[in-house]
Amino acid sequence: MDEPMDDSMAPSVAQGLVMIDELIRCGVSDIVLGAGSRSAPLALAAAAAEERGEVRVHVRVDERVAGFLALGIGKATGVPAAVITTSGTATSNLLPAIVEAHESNVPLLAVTADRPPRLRGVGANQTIEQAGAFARYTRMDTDMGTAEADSEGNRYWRSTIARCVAVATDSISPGPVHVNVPLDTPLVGEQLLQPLPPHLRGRNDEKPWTADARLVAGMSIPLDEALALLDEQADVPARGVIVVGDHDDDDAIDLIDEIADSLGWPVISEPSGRASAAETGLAHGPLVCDDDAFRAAHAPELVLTVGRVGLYRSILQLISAAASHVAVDTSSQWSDPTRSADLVLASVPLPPAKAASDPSWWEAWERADLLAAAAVETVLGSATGAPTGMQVARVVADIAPADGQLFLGASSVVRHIGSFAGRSLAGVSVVGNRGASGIDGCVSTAWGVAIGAQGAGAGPAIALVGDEAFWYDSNALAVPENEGRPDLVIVVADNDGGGIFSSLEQGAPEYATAFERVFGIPLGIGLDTLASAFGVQVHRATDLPSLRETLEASLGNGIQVIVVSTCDRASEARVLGEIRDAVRQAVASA
Ligand SMILES: Cc1ncc(C[n+]2csc(CCOP(=O)(O)OP(=O)(O)O)c2C)c(N)n1
Ligand SMILES: [Mg+2]
Repeated sequence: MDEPMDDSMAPSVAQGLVMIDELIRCGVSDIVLGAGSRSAPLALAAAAAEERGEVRVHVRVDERVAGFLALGIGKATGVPAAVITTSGTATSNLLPAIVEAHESNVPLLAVTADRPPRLRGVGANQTIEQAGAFARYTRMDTDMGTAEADSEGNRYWRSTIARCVAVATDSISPGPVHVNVPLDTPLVGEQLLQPLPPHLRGRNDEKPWTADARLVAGMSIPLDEALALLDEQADVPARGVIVVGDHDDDDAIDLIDEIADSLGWPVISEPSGRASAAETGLAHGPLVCDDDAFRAAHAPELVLTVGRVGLYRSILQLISAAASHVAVDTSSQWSDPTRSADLVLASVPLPPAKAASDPSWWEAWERADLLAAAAVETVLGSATGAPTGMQVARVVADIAPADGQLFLGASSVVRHIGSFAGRSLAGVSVVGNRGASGIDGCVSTAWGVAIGAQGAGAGPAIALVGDEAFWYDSNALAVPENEGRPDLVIVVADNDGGGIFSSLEQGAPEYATAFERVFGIPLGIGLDTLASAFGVQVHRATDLPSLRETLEASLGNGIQVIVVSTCDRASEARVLGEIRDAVRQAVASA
């Protein structure tokens, strides 16, 4: 039998209280609130829980920022942050962060307040089709029923939240979950600020309603046993390469070290693969593989990819050229952009009991990498004038603290770090929005990553982003004055426009007349003024020594922005071209 209605408590009020309580029981430690009225029961209950020290609350008026902030927190902690919005286009602004969470398997709970069903589809104010609006990108999507404040309501709200958190943190395929919550008036009541009445309480001992104890997938097996799944006669070949893309599995890094070391295979890691510091990690893998002749002569017998690969064309060509391909990816949408995987595993394999051996294989890669390093030094060492993005990347990688986080924006910065500075990032937790590679949401995500990681004791964070990525998400700097700030230095490589396009095909002279108009797009935005308007500390660095000095002094001092004036985009593309040519020549002479 249902408990009788508690007449004194409005159903929406009860639902707000219970949903926030259950989120906290399920381990949610951060709630990001947008502003608005329909979400009032959730917002007030969250504020009261914050007051009691049960949860951290972050308030952002721009819901796109709120979504990416929650994404960053989930990325850093593995625990979904709940982002709560009011109805209407407030909800639609969550789409970019939900897409990124979907693509990069980051847990995220989007809780959108809605009008009750009778007010939908009839032109009611601030009412749109919210239910299922993100369905293509969510792991689970539920449009809740209208609240009834009895014990059945309690059971329904709690079990729904418990399931949403379990689905968002699924061991194979974590990701975004959307809960649409119709809330009828009255939307406020004093009970929102008081303890829960008995009939609305959760399980004893602050336990979740339903605990998720499904099997954890992904046991490591030795590589020879993995290959035997394909062909019982298969041997582990001598000439292998390990390519590491974006992933969030810290255990994978040790396992990669172990297998690479035991087999003597080179490791080429994208920055957020965090494996460049392996014993056989290459410092300039993408540049070495840029040489067609080298790639042709060193096509691997087996390539082992880990996570989401695809930052460099040259590496994708290397993967395509391999005789066989084992992909490691815990996600159900495993990454195989070359469509070449023979086998997919959920975990990096252990060293095999037996493997063929050929010391000349590693020697050839090591030699090519050292020659590439010398060529890079020669070209960058003779570059004069304003710093290139490549040099800025090297300074940032050099200073990034080993106990901190380095967030890399999409576009040139992540590639520059990967080609020029990866080896110096041993131990640094490097992250980026590699799921969809958007230049939106970078500052918000970095902020969320800093909050999440520093909440668990990590050191100061740095974000390195391009100028477009910075102004695109400058609203991330609009934060209530009374809210704490993480230690985050945002380094902006300012080349006034989209620098990456200068080194793509459209940068060729034949497209020069339209290039600046549709690709470069210089806007001449005064980034110092823009950032200062939000009240953050801004510095401008015009050379590498001043960047180094300012960055070192800024670390650990809350939010700081350093705008670095880099050389013009065409010059940077020219220097990159010179480096490629120099590496090619050096590697050919090997
Ligand atoms: C949301 C979004 N819009 C457009 C793009 C396409 N895009 C990729 S890089 C880029 C230019 C980025 O410029 P900036 O951040 O200044 O970096 P730079 O290329 O100069 O290093 C654009 C527009 C994208 N990735 N994401
Ligand atoms: Mg730029």
